Order: sequence, then structure tokens, then C-alpha cells
Amino acid sequence: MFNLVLFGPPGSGKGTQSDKLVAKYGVFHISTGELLREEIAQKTPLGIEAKKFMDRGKLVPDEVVIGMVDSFFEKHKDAKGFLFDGFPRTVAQAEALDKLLDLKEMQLDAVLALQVSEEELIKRLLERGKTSGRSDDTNEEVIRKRFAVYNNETQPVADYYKKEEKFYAIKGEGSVAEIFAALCSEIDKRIM
Ligand code: B4P
Repeated sequence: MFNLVLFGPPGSGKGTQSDKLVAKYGVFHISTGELLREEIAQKTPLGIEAKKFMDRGKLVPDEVVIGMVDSFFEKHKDAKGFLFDGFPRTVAQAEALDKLLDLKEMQLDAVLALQVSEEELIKRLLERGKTSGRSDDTNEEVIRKRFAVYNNETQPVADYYKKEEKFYAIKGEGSVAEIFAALCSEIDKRIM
């Protein structure tokens, strides 16, 4: 079993590929985006607060996201490996993840980063916005804001993991099956 971060800009296919990786390797999937959308759907105080940030293309504050991941860990104490999807998105979150894994006497094995051009990302997100009901996908201005946030706040996370020699870039354009095959080959080569 392994602990893996699937990294990449909004719309790079993290959620799409995570579902397939979970089915193949049996790791526990933790998507902070999905957890936040569940909180929004249930209209919890956390969800109501988070929605204000997500609708504007901003990141939800670190303490909220880290608290949410912490309680997810508490609920799944027996899990032997995790696939982190959309987390960490800031260096503070990456440091918090190291501490949480430390407490479980676990460590992160690899960070696989999906590389997709901005033009392709915008096309995918606007397409998803037609059917997903996600307010953060329907407005191109909000989508561009999410990229700016990604470049300023999330890109430094890549450098954090490069220093730890855990960062591997994967071509995220092509068919879903081709990208999945590339991810599996990297996992099988480096971790399994
Ligand atoms: P997320 O839910 O993580 O979602 P995402 O980055 O928008 O998309 P993902 O990369 O998973 O793309 P998908 O597979 O769906 O985040 C949403 C928001 O939540 C953030 O903007 C932020 O506000 C907040 N948030 C989440 N985590 C946070 C954190 N840790 N800290 C603070 N805030 C946080 O793919 C996109 C589309 O492309 C889909 O329609 C899919 O069908 C299509 N697609 C996938 N692969 C394709 C391919 N190969 N070819 C063509 N289309 C493809």
C-alpha cells in the first residue's frame, strides 16, 4: 500500500484519474474538493463559509481544509494507504500533511503531477460547467482566477516536493485511458 498525492491545476483530471486508481490499487481516496462540496450540499456552517471562497475561485483557508483532512483521518484510522486528490494546495497544507502522516507512522511515497496546457484546461472546465452544476466552472473569469491562485499558491507545493525528490510529472493530455496507463506505470515503477 502507498500514500500518493495526485497534483495538478484545476481541471487537469485529478478526480477522473483518482476514481480509476482507487479501483485498481484499493487505496483510500481523499478529495478535499469533494469533501467541501458535500459540506456545501448539506449546508453545514463549514460548507456555507467554504462556498464563498470557491465561488470566487479562491482557496478555502488552510485551517478549514487541514481540520477537515484531520477529521477524515480520525474516521479512517485503519486505512493502510491514501490517495490525496486536490490536497495539499499550499505549502502550509503540505507541512500539515507531513505531520498528520508522521502521527500515523506513515510517509508520502510520491507526488504525481498532471501537466495540461491552460487552453485545454479552460475547454474542459467550461464543458464540465454545462452539466456539473458547479458554479466555479461556468464563468471563465472565475476559472482564470483559479489558475492565478494555482500559480501563486499551489505551484510552490511542487518545489516543496521536488526538494524531497518525490515529484514526478506526467503528461495529462490525451485519452483518459492513456493518462491512466502513464500513471500506473509510474506507480508500478517507483512505488510498488
Ligand atoms: P477540486 O474538486 O479539487 O477540482 P478541480 O481541481 O477543479 O478538478 P480536477 O483536477 O479534479 O478535474 P476533473 O478530473 O474533474 O477543487 C475545486 C475547488 O475546491 C477549488 O477551486 C478550491 O476552491 C476548493 N478546494 C479543494 N481542495 C482545496 C484545498 N486543499 N485547499 C483549499 N481549497 C480547496 O476533470 C475536469 C474535467 O475534465 C471533467 O469534466 C473531466 O471529464 C474532463 N477530463 C478529465 N480527463 C480528461 C481527458 N484526458 N481528456 C478530456 N477531458 C478530460
